[in-house]
Amino acid sequence: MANSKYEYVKSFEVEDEIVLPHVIVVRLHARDFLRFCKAHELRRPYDEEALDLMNSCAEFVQRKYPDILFSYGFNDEYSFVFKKKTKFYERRASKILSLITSCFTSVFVDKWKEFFSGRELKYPPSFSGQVIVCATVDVLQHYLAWRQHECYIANQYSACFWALVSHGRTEKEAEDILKDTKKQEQNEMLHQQFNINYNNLPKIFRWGSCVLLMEVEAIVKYDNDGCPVKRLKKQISTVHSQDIARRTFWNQKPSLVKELGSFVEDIKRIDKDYIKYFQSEAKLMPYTWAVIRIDGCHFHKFADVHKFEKPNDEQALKLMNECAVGVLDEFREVIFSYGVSDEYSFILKRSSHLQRTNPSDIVSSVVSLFTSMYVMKWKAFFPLTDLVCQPSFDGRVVCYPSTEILRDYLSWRQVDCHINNQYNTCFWMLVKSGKSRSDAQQILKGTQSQEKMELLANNFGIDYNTIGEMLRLGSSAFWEEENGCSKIVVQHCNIIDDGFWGAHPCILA
Ligand code: DGT
Ligand code: MG
Ligand code: MG
Repeated sequence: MANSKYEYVKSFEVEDEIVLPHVIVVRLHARDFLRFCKAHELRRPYDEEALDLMNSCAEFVQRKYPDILFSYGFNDEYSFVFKKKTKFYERRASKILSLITSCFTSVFVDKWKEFFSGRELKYPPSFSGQVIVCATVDVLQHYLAWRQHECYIANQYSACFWALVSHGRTEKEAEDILKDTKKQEQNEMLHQQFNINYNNLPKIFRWGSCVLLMEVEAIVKYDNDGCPVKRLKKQISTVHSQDIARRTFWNQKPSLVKELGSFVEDIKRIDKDYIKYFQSEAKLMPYTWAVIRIDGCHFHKFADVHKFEKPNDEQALKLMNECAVGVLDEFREVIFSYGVSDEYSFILKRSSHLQRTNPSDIVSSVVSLFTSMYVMKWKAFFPLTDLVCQPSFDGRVVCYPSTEILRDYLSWRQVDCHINNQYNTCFWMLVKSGKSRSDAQQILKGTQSQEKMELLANNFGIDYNTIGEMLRLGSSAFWEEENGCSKIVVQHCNIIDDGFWGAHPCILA
């Protein structure tokens, strides 16, 4: 399809390929899990259903993306370890991060009712994440040791904290009592004051969970006497081990050793520099316009499976708009957003404090919240269609140095909307009139905008300019003052010309 004069804005997209021989790990965790636990009355210090749901989501993600060899999770977090030579999404960090976070969120919302029947989700849960790049298997080993150590520390603390609270202390008092206490003291407190032996609490809570491909005995058939015939089968399973970063665990898993290497020796102490490295993150360029663009993953298939109308399904577009409104409502520093087809761009205020947090956090949080809302709101827009597969989105963040270039970015997206919509309208009119898809393609090859307008008018009596604005112009969601109060509006307007920006001088102020 034709290129527009705005395409140059693509050159601001930074290359974020993680080169070999680095191992890619994606870690995600729930955003504001405390609020989520309270709103959904999850049991403390641990809720087995919630942990099972997390494990079930991790198994799903791992089954869907076989390049993930191993995952480890506890509480509200999960880490996914890719095989060393993965080509997944051309090893592009933000794509991998956003897609895994989105997929996990989608499954979490979709499976919620399986684990919590009768308990509605009160609001869309979301996750944020980061990519950890491990240069050697030793770094990976340290990472896993660190996360499992955190699991132990966090959960022992949590066991004490909730024991104190359930015995009448306020949360603040419990916090003060536990301040600066050591592992041993916490153990004694549990034992002596509350008669709890920490070591008897469930392994899923104390050690966390690993998901990996295991050889398990499975019944393949029954013989003539009705006895089960068992064979070893490879299957993605969840296990609980105390020693995920030790040789005794790791080196006995052939698939891990083959793809990632073996552990040479056990870690005696987790190196502080490694932890600092795992926690380090880049920042966005200050005083630039940061745009987070998300895009549906394989939406041509998703649209087919869910029988979206061609070329445009109004309900699908309205669902996208509704999710964008939710993003604006939650992230108040998003000042404008523009969506078309399966994509949405969110613009952050230039001096936003979100810009000072890390880019991974912003991209993964926005993608996750958007996905979560898409799944939760699906039935409101498609009451007669079940979700047969979970939608996911990928995302990236790009910084544009001037308002002029930002406007060119938005123009690029709106021109794209126009070009695609005009083409698709012609294409599907031709197909609906009996032409084969390849004939329709042939007819449209090399045609200019004017010729397409004429084709529609002469062959089908359609004046392109009367087609719905949402389809021709895409959707803009932004905050607007109305009678003294601010509210989020969705409009379908020309954002290329100066008119819109002149009428809304505050947006890009
Ligand atoms: P990707 O983004 O590389 O994972 O692949 P896709 O398949 O998501 O491709 P993309 O994002 O370039 O194009 C969006 C696809 O989504 C396009 O093939 C048509 C489909 N789609 C989006 N909105 C609608 C709609 O309203 N109706 C129908 N029938 N299809 C739609
Ligand atoms: Mg797409
Ligand atoms: Mg797209």
